[in-house]
Amino acid sequence: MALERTLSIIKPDAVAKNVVGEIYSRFEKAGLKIVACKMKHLSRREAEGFYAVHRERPFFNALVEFMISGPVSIQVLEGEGAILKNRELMGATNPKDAAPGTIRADFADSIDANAVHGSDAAETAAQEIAYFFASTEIFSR
Ligand code: RTP
Ligand code: MG
Repeated sequence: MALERTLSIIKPDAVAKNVVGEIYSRFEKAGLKIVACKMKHLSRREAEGFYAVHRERPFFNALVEFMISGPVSIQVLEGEGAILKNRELMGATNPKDAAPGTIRADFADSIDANAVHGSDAAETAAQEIAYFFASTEIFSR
């Protein structure tokens, strides 16, 4: 498996629940390194730009409103197969469908307030990392 980087966001619901450290711990225990991190309260423009791929979807406005409802924790995770590994740790988009022990099963309340974001492919990971981090803000070891 290749060494990869992926973008992770701990969404406003999980930040408000005070489980940022718990979620970081799950990444680390799975062998993913946090090589960049920042907290941010996204502007509407930033959230709309980040989720631009979903612009025509019926849930777009609700998604943007939710993502700007409070601060988020944004991080770059690095490790072998990091993109898929993070998606496995997150669980299904709808927490009702998420496997037991996944982040969404344990911390998400609904398909809207679903605790975390993770890049879904190598190309989107590269785009999403560049959207939030300069290369000088990423500390690969
Ligand atoms: P994310 O991008 O946040 O990691 O989530 P994902 O890949 O599992 O899901 P995606 O299809 O990319 O959708 C992005 C976010 O939009 C919300 N959503 N709502 N009401 C709905 O049918 C619906 N579908 C998606 C979710 O909050 C999802 O995380
Ligand atoms: Mg997605």
